[in-house]
Amino acid sequence: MSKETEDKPGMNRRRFLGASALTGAGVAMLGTAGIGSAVMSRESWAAAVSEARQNAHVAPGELDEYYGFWSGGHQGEVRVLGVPSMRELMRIPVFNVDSATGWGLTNESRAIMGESAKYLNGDCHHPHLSMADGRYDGKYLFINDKANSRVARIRLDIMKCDKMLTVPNVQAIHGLRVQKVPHTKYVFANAEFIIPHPNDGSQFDTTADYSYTMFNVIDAENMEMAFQVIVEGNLDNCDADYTGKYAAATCYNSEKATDLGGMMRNERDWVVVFNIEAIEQAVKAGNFITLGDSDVPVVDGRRKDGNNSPFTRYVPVPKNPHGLNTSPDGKYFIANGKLSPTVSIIAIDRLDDLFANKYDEEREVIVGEPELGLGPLHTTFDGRGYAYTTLFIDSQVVKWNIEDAVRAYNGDDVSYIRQKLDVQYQPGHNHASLTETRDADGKWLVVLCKFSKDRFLLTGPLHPENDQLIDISGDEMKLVHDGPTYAEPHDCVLAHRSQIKTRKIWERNDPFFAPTAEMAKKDGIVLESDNKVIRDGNKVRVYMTSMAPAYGINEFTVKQGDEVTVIITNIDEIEDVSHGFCMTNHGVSMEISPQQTSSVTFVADKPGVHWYYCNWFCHALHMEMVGRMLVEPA
Ligand code: CUK
Ligand code: CUA
Ligand code: CA
Repeated sequence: MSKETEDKPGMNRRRFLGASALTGAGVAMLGTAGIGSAVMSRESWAAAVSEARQNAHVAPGELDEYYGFWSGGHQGEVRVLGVPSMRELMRIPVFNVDSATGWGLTNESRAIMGESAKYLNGDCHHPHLSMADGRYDGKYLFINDKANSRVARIRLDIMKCDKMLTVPNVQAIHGLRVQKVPHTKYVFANAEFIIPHPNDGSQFDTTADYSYTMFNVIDAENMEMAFQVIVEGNLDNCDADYTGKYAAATCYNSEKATDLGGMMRNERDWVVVFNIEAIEQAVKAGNFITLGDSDVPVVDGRRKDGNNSPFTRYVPVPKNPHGLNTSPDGKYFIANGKLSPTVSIIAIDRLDDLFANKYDEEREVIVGEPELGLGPLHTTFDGRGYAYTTLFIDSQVVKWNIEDAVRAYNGDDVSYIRQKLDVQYQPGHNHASLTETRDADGKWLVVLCKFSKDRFLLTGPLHPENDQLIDISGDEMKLVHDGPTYAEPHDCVLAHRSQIKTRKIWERNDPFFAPTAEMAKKDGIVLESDNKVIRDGNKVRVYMTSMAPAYGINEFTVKQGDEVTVIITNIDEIEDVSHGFCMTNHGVSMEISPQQTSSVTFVADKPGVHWYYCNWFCHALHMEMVGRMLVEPA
């Protein structure tokens, strides 16, 4: 975890940092002199960096060119940033509870969360956008929850989570990617931890045949499980190809060990390649099993008695690999070494032959293994033939040329490294604009650093992380922005703003609140105009409208112990006029945006007067937007 690494000849790291403090962090790249690029004078470098920073500046009132979607890590949400300004535009609560919007409190959100609404935590890592023909189609964002083994979907037109699935029979969904071609029919989700099957306490040996984890394939449209694939070892990160046929995932625990030493025992772990077509056919033909109470089709992707499974191939790579990234030209899967200073380049056009058993050994699909530096974790691409890999231990991003690395592997005397840029500090993921699509445009690179140390005002023992923005439009990478972030955006994606079309106000027939509209219909209520209290035994439903600055009902009476549901329809049609509803001392709060219906249920357990108020500033008389619930003693 230390950022100390061996010094480069002639220049020690302390001096790089000293220089960067004087003239901008970009000067730090001088430390990589001798790797192929001419060294600029300090003055001209500073001038180039300052020009790049101006390009990154988005003046007040101007709009960003890119949408960035950040995972919120173990905070559980998704954050929307504008790039290049790095301004935070919105937060989308997903696996967390959010007091502002009422996510996790409202009936609508709890219905989407389903059974798992009982969990108050999440741990998201990998946000990825749906595609058609290898390009973002603007429909959905998918994200994993490692903590409670879930996958959620966000509708990009409203930027709200609309589906959540708990993946059965596995623990800890980590790597997540989407099928790129012909369109995102499937979401691929890796379960990381190896568990016994059944996991009922009757057996505990992780190395036994009954212990395994699975590759999980989810139908993107209905967000239900399509099938699961049993694998050898464990699963870390994954990606999909541009033919629609293959997906690949890294495994760092081929040992099936339960401790650190054991997980590092083998010299090589592997990349497992999945033949999606072959698996689909087997499932269609009914050649699958099911596990426990679940009816999800499961196929076995493990080798048996030295024979390959038709569904998988295991390509050995140096021990404990981490990130897995597909190059935007569709040619390569790149597995990042982590414990090895290399990345392994797998030629996707050799996979048909690999599955046809035309190679003597699996490693013949590897066409390059460039040595990049210490701790390569993730790689991203500019669409011009260059790759950018984070070096966690070296605390750098290295820019390298993919075809030169392939040539070097063939024995040609070429250097493939173009530049190493110090980042602050210890990067995990990095992500270039549009990099995981055919549109990779090589403009901006976001580097998500795990430590900020001295970069910001101190905030107590818990420091922010540091998401840095790098201009990669020219020959040299230039650091242009430091962005403190709250725990812990493992990953982000960038889409061009033209690819995301959002609604300005809700449609009245939006499925997001369709169950509530259904309930109103049964009660004979017209949501857009009725202000009525309906009693149904000890259940009371309070239907009201809201229009700035007043609720349709400003006083209603219930009995102590009643289960009260407040259903509010915001009939304002003016963009940006959201109302809220907060019942004091009841733990109740929610957002009602223009033309939205929201509802929340609670027990009126305390007799007396209870004020409710609007908590989203909506009008000059916003403070006066209030009402009273009168609770008669039981
Ligand atoms: S993982 Cu966190 S830095 Cu979950 Cu994508 Cu690599
Ligand atoms: Cu309505 Cu504030
Ligand atoms: Ca290992």
